[in-house]
Amino acid sequence: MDFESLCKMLTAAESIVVFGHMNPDGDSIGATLAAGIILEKMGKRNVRLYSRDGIPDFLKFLPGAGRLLDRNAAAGAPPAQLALLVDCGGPKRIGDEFISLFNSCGKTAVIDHHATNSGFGDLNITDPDASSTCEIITLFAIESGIHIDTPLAECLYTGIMYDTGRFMHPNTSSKVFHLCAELVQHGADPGRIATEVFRNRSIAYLRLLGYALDNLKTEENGAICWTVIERRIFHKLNAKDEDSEGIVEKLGAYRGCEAHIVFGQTDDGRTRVSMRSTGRVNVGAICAKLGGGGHDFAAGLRSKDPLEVVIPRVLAETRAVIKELK
Ligand SMILES: [Mn+2]
Repeated sequence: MDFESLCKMLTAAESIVVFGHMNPDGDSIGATLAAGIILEKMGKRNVRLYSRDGIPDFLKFLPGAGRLLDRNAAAGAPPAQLALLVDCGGPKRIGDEFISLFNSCGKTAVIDHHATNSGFGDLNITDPDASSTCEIITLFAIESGIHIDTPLAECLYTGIMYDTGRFMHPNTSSKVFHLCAELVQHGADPGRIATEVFRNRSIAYLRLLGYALDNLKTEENGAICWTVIERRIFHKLNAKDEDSEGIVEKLGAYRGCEAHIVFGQTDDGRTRVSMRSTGRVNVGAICAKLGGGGHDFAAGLRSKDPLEVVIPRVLAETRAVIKELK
């Protein structure tokens, strides 16, 4: 990875805007805030951090969380010399509201770990083998001699912990543990961060999880399990979008599960699909085939088609892959 060119590009830019992706997760928020801290350390004064959907409550403990600007800040935002996109497989992931701001920026740098990343930046620091965007940024900080203080360590550790599924996914390499050891040494507290992210959830999250589990369906002798959380359930339980974050991870916790899926709806009426694999099924390929994207073992898609059209389509593709396993 060409960290030297990235360093030069960041140094040369007077004004920089940083974007994470919509419906942000721990890696996107951790990477965006870490980029903000690093740019501050590089002496950059004109830096704006954008997250279309703001920041979920369970990540608000992160240092600098108050700096994030959401979609309400998109209209009339002045252009910048450089747009830095983190954890985004493509430019559309930053959200439609920001596309004109993005297009008005002079240059684009991308830091990402999605295998589906097309390399759309002027400079692309991408590594599909990295567990997380925060892993890549940690390496960048170390190799560029940027001092890792506690706030920076906390942001980066949170992103790595999140995208490795608490160090449980197949992307949990020895390198991950080496880098995390470094981050813990510089002040990241694993116990506190795990508590903040995973145990300080809302009651609405638990109620949504209960609904999801109660309505669980299985296919192919349990190799596939799936559930639907309709929009009306969010209204009924007084839940926000972020309250459904992480529910899909819970579904694969039984013997014999190969792929687990949550179907939902966005507030503008589109169908949202989150898929996970326990290691043998490439759900990233399934989602890519149907117009989505993500990683081999964690992926998703959005569709304008209604649930009753999308569900059989996704299940048919998944069944076909399961049958090839046998
Ligand atoms: Mn990520």
